[in-house]
Amino acid sequence: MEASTADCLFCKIVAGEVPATIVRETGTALAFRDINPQAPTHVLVIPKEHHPTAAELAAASPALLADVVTLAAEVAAEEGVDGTGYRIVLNTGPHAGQTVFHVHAHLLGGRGLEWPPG
Ligand code: IU
Repeated sequence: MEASTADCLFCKIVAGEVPATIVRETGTALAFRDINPQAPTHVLVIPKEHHPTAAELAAASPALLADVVTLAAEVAAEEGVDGTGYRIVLNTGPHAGQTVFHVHAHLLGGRGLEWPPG
């Protein structure tokens, strides 16, 4: 897997070429606020390296997937939603509504979340 792709929006956010409200960063992963928040806390957590989907990331680099989940949990604690609970969502493919093909974990919290999702 190449480290980034020239036309990938989230690679551009990692590179600082597209603005984003970054909330936390590690050497391998980046957390920034979703521009269209669906909950009081709605943060996207991505690997800095380009992988299109969660399954491809898991196959290529399980440790990097763990870095993403760990960073999401850290942000949840920082946002104060770890006590009441939160959801980590990895939309994959068209039926799930994946629109950006650089894997991203949605961290959603701060309100009661319905199940099943729409
Ligand atoms: P999805 O799972 O691929 O549908 O999620 C993509 C998300 O990226 C979606 O919630 C958008 O609001 C969000 N987003 C963003 O935060 N910044 C952007 O510049 C763009 C999309 I384009």
